[in-house]
Amino acid sequence: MTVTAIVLAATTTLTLAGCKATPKTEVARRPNILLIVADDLGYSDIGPYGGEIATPALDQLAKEGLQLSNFHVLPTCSPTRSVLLSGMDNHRAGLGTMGEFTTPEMEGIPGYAGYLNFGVAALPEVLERAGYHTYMAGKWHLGLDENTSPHARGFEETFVLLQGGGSHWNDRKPISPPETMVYQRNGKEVESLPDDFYSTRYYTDRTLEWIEQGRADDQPFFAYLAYTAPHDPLHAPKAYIDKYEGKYDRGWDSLRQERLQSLKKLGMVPKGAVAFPRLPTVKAWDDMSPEERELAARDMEVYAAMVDYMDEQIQRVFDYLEEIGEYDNTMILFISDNGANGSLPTAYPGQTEEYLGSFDNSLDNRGLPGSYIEMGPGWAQASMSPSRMFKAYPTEGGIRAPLLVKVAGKPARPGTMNGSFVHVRDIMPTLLEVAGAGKPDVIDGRKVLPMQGQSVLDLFTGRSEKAYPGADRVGYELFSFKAFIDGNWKIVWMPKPLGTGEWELFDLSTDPAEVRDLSADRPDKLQAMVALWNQYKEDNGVLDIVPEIAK
Ligand SMILES: [Ca+2]
Repeated sequence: MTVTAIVLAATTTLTLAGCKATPKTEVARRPNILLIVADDLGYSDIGPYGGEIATPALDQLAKEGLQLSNFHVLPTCSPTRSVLLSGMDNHRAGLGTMGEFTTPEMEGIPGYAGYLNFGVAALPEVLERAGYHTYMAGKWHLGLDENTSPHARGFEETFVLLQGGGSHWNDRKPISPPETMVYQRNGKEVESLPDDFYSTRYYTDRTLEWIEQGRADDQPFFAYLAYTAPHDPLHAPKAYIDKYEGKYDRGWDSLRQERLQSLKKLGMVPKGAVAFPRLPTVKAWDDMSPEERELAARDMEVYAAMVDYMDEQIQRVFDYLEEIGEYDNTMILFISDNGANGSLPTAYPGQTEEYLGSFDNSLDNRGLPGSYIEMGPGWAQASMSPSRMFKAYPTEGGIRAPLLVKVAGKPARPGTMNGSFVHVRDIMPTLLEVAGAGKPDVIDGRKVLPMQGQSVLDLFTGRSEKAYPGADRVGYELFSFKAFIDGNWKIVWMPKPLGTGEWELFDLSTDPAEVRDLSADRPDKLQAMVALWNQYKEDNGVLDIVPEIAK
C-alpha cells in the first residue's frame, strides 16, 4: 500500500475539518469520482450478478468494492438520470414524465418541464463550485437546448448526445423519424462525427483526454461516463459479435432459468423464488422456426457484444487511472439506469414502418451499420429474471439495477455483497459527502429545493451494514403506472392487461417476481401502503395524467 493510499484510507473516516490538522498537502486532496452509467443494462447481465457475458473489469470492481443486490432506479432513462443528478424525486426534478411524452396539461409545471429544471441543484453544479473538475461524456437526455445542456448545468467539459438514443455509429440515424441525434461539445452542436465513431469508445476517449488535461492542477475530478450501451438499436464491432456466436442458441426460456439459478447461487434472490412467467407476447423458444431462432439468437449475441465491449473500455479507464497513480484515490460507481429494454422500436413516438423497413436487418448485417435491432421482450425477461416485466414498468423488472461501488482508499470489507435497499436518489448526497460539499439552498442566486435523498456513504465504506432509516421507503409514478416500496412490502398499480387495474400487494422478501398478489389477504397492509403512496403523490406534485402509451 502506498503512503497516499494509507493516508487516504484514513481520511475517509474524517471530516474535512479533521483533514486540516494533517501536514501533507496530498492528504487534503479529496478523492476523484468516476460515475459510470450503462443504458438499459439488465440486472443479471454482468459477471458479479451471475451473467455469462465476459465483464472482467466489473468483476474486479466487485471484488475490490461493494456490490448491492437491492439497488433501485426508475423505470426509464431520463427520469432516473434526473434523480441521479439531483437527489430529488423525478416529479420535483422536471422529469415527472419523459420529455418525449409531455402533454399540454403539463405546460408550465416545473416538475414536468421535460428537462432537469432549475429548482434543483445539479450534482455537477455543486461539485464544480466545490473545486472539482467536472467531465461528462455520453447521454444527457435532460434538456435539448444550450441553457439546459450539461455544460450549462455545471459540467466543464462535455461531449454528449442530447437525446435518449439512436445509432452507435457515425450515421446519426435516430430511434424514430421525428427524433434527431444532436451531439454537443460544451453546449455547441457538433457538426460531424469521425468516420470510425463508435459511441462507447468515443466517450471513453474523451473522458481519458479530459482527465489527462486536468492533471495540470491539483483539483480532483468528477467524471460522469454515461455510456449509451446497450440501448437499442443494438450495435457492436463485428469481432465482438463473432465472439458470442452460438452462445445463445439455447434460447430465452433456458437463459431466464439459468440466470435465476445463478442469482440463487449468489444468494441474491431467495431460494424459493420462481421466475415471472414468459409473457403472452413472447413465443416459446421451442415453438419458433429455425430461422426465427437464428435471428433472435443473433440479437442477443450483439447485445452481449455491446456489454463486453463496454467492459473493455471501462478497463481502459481503470488502467489509465492506475498508470497515473489515481486509481486508489478514485471513488468508482457503476450502475444501470433502468431494467433491460423489452419494448419494440414500434413503441417510440412517431415511429413508422417505412423507417424501420429502411434498415438492413439480414442475419449477417445485424448489429452492424445500417441495421436496427433490439433485444425484445424474450431476452429482456431473461436479462431481468426472475423479475416481472422490464424497462418502462415500476415492477421490479423495470427498476432493479446493478450497483458496484469502490470508495477511494481501501474499503473496510472488499468484495462484500449487501442486500440493503438503496435508491438512486441517495447517490448525489453520498457523492457530496465524499467531496466535502454541503447541500446548497441557493445556487447562482437560484433557490433550490432541499434534497430528498440522503448519504449512504457509511454503507459504501463498510462502516455500516445498512442504509439510513427510511432509505427503503420510496414512491413511484411514471406514465400513470404507480408503485410504493416500504421495506419488503410493495404495491403496484398498472392498468389491465399489464396489471389488474387495482392496487396489488407483494412481499418482495419471498416473492421478488411479484407473482403472488396479497391484496385480498392483507387489506390492512394494502390500505396502509396506498396511504403512503397518496402522501408521496401530494409531497411531490404527481399529476393524474394518463398518456396515450399507457391507454
Ligand atoms: Ca435507459
